[in-house]
Amino acid sequence: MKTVIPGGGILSLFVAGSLLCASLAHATMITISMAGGEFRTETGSALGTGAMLQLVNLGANGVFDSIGLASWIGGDDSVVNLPFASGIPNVDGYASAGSFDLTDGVGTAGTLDRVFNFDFDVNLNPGDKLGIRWFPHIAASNSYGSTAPAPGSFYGQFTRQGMSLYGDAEWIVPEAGSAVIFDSLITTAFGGSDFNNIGVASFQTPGASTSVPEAGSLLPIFAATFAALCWYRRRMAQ
Ligand SMILES: [Ca+2]
Repeated sequence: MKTVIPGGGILSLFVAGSLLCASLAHATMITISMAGGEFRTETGSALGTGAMLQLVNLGANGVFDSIGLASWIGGDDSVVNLPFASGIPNVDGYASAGSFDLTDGVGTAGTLDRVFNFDFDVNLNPGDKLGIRWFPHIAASNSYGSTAPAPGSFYGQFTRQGMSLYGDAEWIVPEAGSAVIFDSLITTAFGGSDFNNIGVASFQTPGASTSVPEAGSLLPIFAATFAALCWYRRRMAQ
């Protein structure tokens, strides 16, 4: 059993899971462990335990591309919508990395603790860069492939490329037969070194209606302002 205790000893808390992964890996299987916190909504609340997360392949450019209109994804990114292989418990029944929640089982709001294992697949190659996205207002039970997020839906995203903060692996697909622990997002509020805002769902899908008034609706405001200015100048001239 793993427990995340904000404020210290975080890395050691994930070791037990990694050892389990290593023992279960075989020649054609890739095992990825990820954990951390705190994952939050757009307003800074802890992400709900049933909110949707997705594993994302960052594509050839190796970075997140903004989600497109009426889509789950953008640019050269792709959702890792691969089925989970057997061998590691997945008691809450999610079938693929296209849609899952924070923890196997109920878990704790804002706290990620997941182990994935995939059989070799041509769509997941060693060296591919991965990231994770979370959608605070979409339930994980809405599987990937269903209706795309509504315009203006908030989402968060995280990857670790180029530099490890906690001594674990960059978010890169390992060789088949390998088990890897991704270097976690651990915000300062959670006892780590990542800025708290990295865990916030601060992105929005495109196409949202805006609060900027249309040009035509401004005319009465301009007219009223002009009339008030004329009245003031007449009054001052008296
Ligand atoms: Ca990309």
